[in-house]
Amino acid sequence: MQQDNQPSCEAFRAGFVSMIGRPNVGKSTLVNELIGQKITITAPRPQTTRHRIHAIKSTSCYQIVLVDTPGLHQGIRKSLNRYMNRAAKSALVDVDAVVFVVEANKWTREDEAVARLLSDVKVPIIVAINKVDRVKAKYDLLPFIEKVANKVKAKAVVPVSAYRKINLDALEQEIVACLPEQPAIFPQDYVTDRPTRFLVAEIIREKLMRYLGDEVPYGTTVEVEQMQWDEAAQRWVIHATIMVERTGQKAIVIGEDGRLIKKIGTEARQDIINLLDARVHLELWVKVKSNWSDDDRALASLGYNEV
Ligand SMILES: Nc1nc2c(ncn2[C@@H]2O[C@H](COP(=O)(O)OP(=O)(O)OP(=O)(O)O)[C@@H](O)[C@H]2O)c(=O)[nH]1
Ligand SMILES: [Mg+2]
Repeated sequence: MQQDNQPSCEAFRAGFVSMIGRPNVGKSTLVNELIGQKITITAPRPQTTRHRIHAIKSTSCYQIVLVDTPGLHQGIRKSLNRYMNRAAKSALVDVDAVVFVVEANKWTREDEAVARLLSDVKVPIIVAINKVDRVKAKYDLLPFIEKVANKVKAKAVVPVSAYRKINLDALEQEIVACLPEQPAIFPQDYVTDRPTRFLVAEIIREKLMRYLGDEVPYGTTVEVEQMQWDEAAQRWVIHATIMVERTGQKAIVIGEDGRLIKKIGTEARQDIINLLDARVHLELWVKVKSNWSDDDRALASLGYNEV
């Protein structure tokens, strides 16, 4: 359990708070920084997050259940994209507050669409203007703050930098103020509602998002086929399959002389070791499953089926 630095509090608060915004604004990075632990994957390209993921922070005074969501996007009409947008929109229901994450000094059509969507939301909205580390002088941000405040009926607008950890305490306090007084929802030591197998598959997918160029990562997904503790070797044995849509993509994922898949495996293994705090043997396979990202049945069989 993480300790807060407040010695006392009047009444315990707990609740769900969704992180909503267009792709690549830093929602997942913010979630990890607020929780103080890496729960959800991040990458420099849009549409990294594909599922709704709960990340939980418990202190002696409150429990925040942050709901990370896929970036709301337009223009791509595959089944996977529809699933992702549905997963994000579903996180606007049954929550106690919404954090609308935007990028400093960058307002796009997709932000506009999110703002419109939020106009129907009944719970408090906090706007987090992320990536302020990129803004040279503070006053350069003032017109943007005003613009955003005109677009959304926000309870608070908080400029932050997830990357440089700027103003995250202020954002956290705004979030806590929105939580109802009630007992903790999850046990105090829970950091996510997702099973370990899911987190392992996500770690591998993060490396694909980070190391594959162009459109290739959007045609990949990861399934953990086997995850067992080997008592004799005192290590986890994990077999995972990287699904691609075409034979050409398979060759790209494997890379020349298998170099890319090796790099993906090495980096993923290290993160999985950190997650499980134990030794890990990781084996990766690459399989072609044609058109999985635009086929509702294939999607469901690959775990894209909860909304
Ligand atoms: N400069 C800067 N970069 C940031 C900050 N926060 C996040 N980033 C970067 O922005 C990129 C996107 O971050 P993510 O957290 O994956 O963004 P996201 O909103 O979850 O994206 P999707 O899951 O695709 O919707 C990554 O390269 C992050 O390192 C920040 O405060 N400052
Ligand atoms: Mg994300």
